[in-house]
Amino acid sequence: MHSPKTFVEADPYPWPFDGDLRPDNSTLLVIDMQTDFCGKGGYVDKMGYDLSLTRAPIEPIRRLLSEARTQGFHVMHTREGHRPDLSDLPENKRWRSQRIGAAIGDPGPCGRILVRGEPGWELIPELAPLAGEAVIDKPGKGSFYATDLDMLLRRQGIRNIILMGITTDVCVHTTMRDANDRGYECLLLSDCTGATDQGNHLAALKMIKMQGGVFGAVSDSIAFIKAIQG
Ligand code: C5J
Repeated sequence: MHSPKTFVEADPYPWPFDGDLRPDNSTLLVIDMQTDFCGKGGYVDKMGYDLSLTRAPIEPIRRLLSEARTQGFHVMHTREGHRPDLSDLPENKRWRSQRIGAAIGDPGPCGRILVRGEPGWELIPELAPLAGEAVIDKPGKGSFYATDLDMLLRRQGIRNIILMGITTDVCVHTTMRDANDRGYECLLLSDCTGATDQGNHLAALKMIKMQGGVFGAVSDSIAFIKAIQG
């Protein structure tokens, strides 16, 4: 007997491509919802960007997680950050951050910028992981590079990835592109993501929808919740 198909209303195609959306083969991946990216005194704030843009997804993500957890979906989280001795921080990444006045590794209002264990590096309390949810520590923008994310997904039989978090055009996009190349079926929820520049956010959404869904599809939290509630 075939299990019933479930599709999320999405652009440019109803997602996932084959309607095989189940809690056990799908994970919500919450990317870098850390104080450094959306909190006062963090890395993004120090660079002078508008925090309201990277804080906008907090409430939609919170609502979505609540519903998806009730239904038994996998939930995973990522954090960008570096070892306290900065031995995993490429010289050019450090140099660029110094240039813009928010040097990675230097002390700031939330502790050393983007350093593991510091207050600014922590996930924000509103979106704290629950016991048993995987937290992936990554030194780069993508969530697969130098992490065990791929191994965890494959070991748990996860085929669908629902992406959310910040920032749309950097860590979320890098992760989505890489996941897509690895054969995962990806959906980005537009209201559950945000960028330091609204134009970049919109452009990042548009890029996904080219070529029939070159990296997957785009939807929003309302449509996703509607689909999983049946
Ligand atoms: C950035 C991220 N933008 N989480 N990191 O440096 O998108």
